[in-house]
Amino acid sequence: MAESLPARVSRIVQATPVHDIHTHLYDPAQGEMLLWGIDELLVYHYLVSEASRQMEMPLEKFWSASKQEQAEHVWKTLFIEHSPVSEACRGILTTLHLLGIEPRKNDLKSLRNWYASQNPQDFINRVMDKANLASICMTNSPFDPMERPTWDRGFDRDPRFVAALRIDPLLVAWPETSVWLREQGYDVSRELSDQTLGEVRRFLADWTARIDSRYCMVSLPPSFTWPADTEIARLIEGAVLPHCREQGQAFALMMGVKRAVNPRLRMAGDGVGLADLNALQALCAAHPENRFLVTCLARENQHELVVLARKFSNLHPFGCWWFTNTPQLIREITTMRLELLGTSFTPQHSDARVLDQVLYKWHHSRSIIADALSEKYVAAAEAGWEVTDTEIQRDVSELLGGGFQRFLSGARQ
Ligand code: HDL
Ligand code: ZN
Repeated sequence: MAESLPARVSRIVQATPVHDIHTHLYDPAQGEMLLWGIDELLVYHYLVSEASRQMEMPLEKFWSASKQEQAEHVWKTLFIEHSPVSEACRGILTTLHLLGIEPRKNDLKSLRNWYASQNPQDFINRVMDKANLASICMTNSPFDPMERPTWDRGFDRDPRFVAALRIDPLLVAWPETSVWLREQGYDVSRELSDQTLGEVRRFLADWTARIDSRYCMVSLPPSFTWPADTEIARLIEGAVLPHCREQGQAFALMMGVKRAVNPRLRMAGDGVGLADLNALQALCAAHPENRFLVTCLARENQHELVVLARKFSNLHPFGCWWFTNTPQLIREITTMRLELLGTSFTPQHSDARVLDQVLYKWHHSRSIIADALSEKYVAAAEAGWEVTDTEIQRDVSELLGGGFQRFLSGARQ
């Protein structure tokens, strides 16, 4: 019997290696920074946030416990005392299942033993093969005291792990960062003079070269406006955008994150707010020679982002970020983007912090992306336009990183 159209699409989506364009993973040569294993999976801040709602232990006591004890509390709260139905809990189940481990037949002790028996390099290769990843883009911060020494020491790069320059402190904490930059040998002052902006561009160029960064990225609060007489707006205008033009780099904006809504939750304490996309509209209009990669954290920003992308070919929407990375919203957002942008966007990134997570994040997203795309091909076929496998492969390759790579290179979308 002939293979159905949805089956053909699913086969091709599963078989196409994906460029994971934003993660918090690190090159294996950066050692302990690359997290993997059951305890790291269980203390992922998504699960800590969820567990904090139902666990008996007070948060302050939780934070003073060891990572293993924290993992045990999360496991007990979210898997034993309640059913693991959230997307982050389901992710643990999918990850273990894809690794050939039946979660119900294993307690934490046996899971730890299994992981302890894994050779790290073999495990990394196995996970990347199983998730069918073409590349992993890291989040590399010169401001991270843990990460900076790895670059100071230098290391042999794994070509599968590509770099992206993360610059949040430069833009959202300029007063403190200007002091730090001076200590690093850049002749800047608090005042955003031409001299200071030139030195900020030199800093950006130095680190772009040092890590071979593919793009520059920042996450922005809902309050971000542009143009504005603010340090963040003036640093973007006078340093980041000229740097990106000189280096042929895209600028990635992750819009709408409210940092430390509940500081007691530490990394799990960030929230979401509606971003003012007038700022994005103004940036795209004022700087047609710059390329903007954008994802928004609020569900309510998604439609306006897609409509803006219809107006500006230098805007490339990507991903279902963080709180929108749920099956229901991935389906909604991907369908919206297909219906308004065709294939000129990048539907997903994993945002993985623990290597094993790429297994579930891509397993879950690939099936939704395949379903959304199939629906559009079936509709086209009903109107007499049957797509070939070659065309399906072309479209899927574009969606799973090909379009992104082309956008980064400055070629038309
Ligand atoms: O700012 C970001 O890149 C976010 O992805 C945060 O790292 C956040 O903590 C996260 O991991 N979201 O998925
Ligand atoms: Zn992230």
